[in-house]
Amino acid sequence: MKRTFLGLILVLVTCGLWAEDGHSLWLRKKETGTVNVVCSDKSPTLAIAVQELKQGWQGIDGASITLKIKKDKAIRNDGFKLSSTEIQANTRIGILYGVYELLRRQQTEEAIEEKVYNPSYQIRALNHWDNLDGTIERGYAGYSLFWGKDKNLSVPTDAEKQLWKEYARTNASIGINGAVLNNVNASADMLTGGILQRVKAIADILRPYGIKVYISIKFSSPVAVGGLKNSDPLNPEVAKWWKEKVIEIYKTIPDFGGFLVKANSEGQPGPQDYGRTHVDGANMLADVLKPFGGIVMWRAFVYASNDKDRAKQAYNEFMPFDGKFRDNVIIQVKNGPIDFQPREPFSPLFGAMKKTSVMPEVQITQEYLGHSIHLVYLSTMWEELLNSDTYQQGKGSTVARCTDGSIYPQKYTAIAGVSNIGLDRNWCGLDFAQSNWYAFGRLAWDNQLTSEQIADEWLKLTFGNVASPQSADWKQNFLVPVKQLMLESREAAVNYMMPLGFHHIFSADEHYGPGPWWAPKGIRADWTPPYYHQASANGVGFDRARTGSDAVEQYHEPLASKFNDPKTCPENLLLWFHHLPWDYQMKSGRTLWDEICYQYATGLEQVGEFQKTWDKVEKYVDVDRFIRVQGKLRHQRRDAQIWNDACLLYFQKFSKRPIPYQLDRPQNDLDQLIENDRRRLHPGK
Ligand code: BDP
Repeated sequence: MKRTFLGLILVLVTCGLWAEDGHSLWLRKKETGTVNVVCSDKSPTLAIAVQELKQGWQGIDGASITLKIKKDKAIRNDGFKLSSTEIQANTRIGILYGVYELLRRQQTEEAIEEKVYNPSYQIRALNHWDNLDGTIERGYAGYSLFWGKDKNLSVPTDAEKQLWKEYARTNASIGINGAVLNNVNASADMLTGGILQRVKAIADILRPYGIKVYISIKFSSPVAVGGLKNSDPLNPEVAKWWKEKVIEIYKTIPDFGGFLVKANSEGQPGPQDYGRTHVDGANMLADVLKPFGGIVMWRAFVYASNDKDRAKQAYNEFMPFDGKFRDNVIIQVKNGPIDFQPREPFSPLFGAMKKTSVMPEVQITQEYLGHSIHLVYLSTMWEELLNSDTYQQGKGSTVARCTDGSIYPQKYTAIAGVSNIGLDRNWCGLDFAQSNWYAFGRLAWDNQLTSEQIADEWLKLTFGNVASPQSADWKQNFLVPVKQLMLESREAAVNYMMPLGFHHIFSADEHYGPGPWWAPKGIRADWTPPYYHQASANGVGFDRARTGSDAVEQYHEPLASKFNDPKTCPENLLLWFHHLPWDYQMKSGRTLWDEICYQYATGLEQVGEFQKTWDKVEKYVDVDRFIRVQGKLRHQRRDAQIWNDACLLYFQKFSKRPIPYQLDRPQNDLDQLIENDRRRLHPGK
């Protein structure tokens, strides 16, 4: 009976009649065979492992598989050894990861050979920028899963608990084992009783799936909720307050992970308010967490308004402290020196801090890459980061190797991704944005995976035909072109938004549309695009060479010299490092101005091609997802046109050159675009 019903669903899905709302992500229901699972451990985690095998088995019908917890030197941390008949691990969660790997391999038709799988990073965490009122900073997929305004936060509903369970399962399926539950711009209320009860309720549900909870704290909490006179980290009263708070937390949540801290950044309080340093602040917290095994993830995202080059500041502020942090402090460094831009060079702190644990932070939510409207697969961007060579310990000192323990003996290794999920039915707002959540988990587990492989897996799991998985026809006509689209998508976005090293030329604080002109009076310069593009009649770009801000010096040779010379600087970072005349000769033989025009045109054309590719695969996709993605692509194409027109017409005012005659003419008028933008930002004025 059960089989018949499932069969009916499968027929409907095959015929495209059963619309998929995207809620099951890469864990869609499928028809299974039976499997006999041998397992003596009765823990909740292993119960999940057994259940997952039974409900997802795609191997030989009636086969047997043994789950075995047994130490093996080749297996590290929560790694596992997988074969087609046995999963072995040092830990229970290792077994569960092995189960997910096995099921993924069955479903994607990858070979299952005996092999050990070890994680690249010990801590693989999502950072939720969720506020206690349920809104999400830079969230484009609805409200928070965890918090809400009119909720009794200390008593979660069954529906909430169910959702948290699905969240936990999804994360475990890709190896994510940490969740920071609230915004880095933290509320001090996070540390109050009712809220901690909710953190406990969440932790209880996440625990069997191997996920620890962490919270972001506000550095001034001792004053704000503790009633103390100050929050000076060297004040013994303050340290005592934190100590008692931490004891209370661990009484409630014995396996609590620790704190994430944004201090003295963008107006957030921090130790510098009392003339103390990042080291004073981080170490004080580390000391109180240490007895419980907790850690401090202290962010290096800092910049003051008066500095001449924002890109240099994190390095300048943190390098003098190398070696001074406790071993349970990890410095959390954004991928680039500025701020999650479509393309940045890697942050020079990677590899440079040699005696300090450092972890990369990437942004899964597409704050600067088209929100949940543009189809942008971010894995290629993270792959570029992880494989960037810092040269700090000779050739091959990639960011991956400098942060995963291969080169420096960090006590803890970790990676964080700013989450893109919310209460939207499909979790991420845009179906393809799910691939970014997936890719983050997969790369955090194995930082050597390629974006191609990850896209391949994700497409098979997410769009694979449930009834007849992966027919040759499906592979050739759906998988190949759509994978290609994904792999090109980030470069396309760079092309139509900020090619050749342009950065931060968004309008206002929304970080969505173009605004190279945007510079309202009274606002700090480093929050306005002209600070970053420096366009004038003489040329364009930020001079970070030795003749300019000398940011190149923060990179290890041979990179410093390579970036310093426009002839050797990679062209995709040219205007990041150099201010060049409009007629500067590019490698293509074109002038800089012409090349800029061509790059924007290429981006626009790429999105046009994405639309055609998608329309062509209609018969392979269920109606719902097909239409949703089609609509988003249309929107993306329209907004790419606006990027193209706004940037070309604006920069043309300085270059005073024609847009190459081979290229399509802008469709919008610059004054109108600026006026539309102004009206949108100030409705009614
Ligand atoms: C910026 C975001 C801001 C965040 C900040 C951060 O615009 O909302 O608070 O990063 O990472 O890019 O702290």
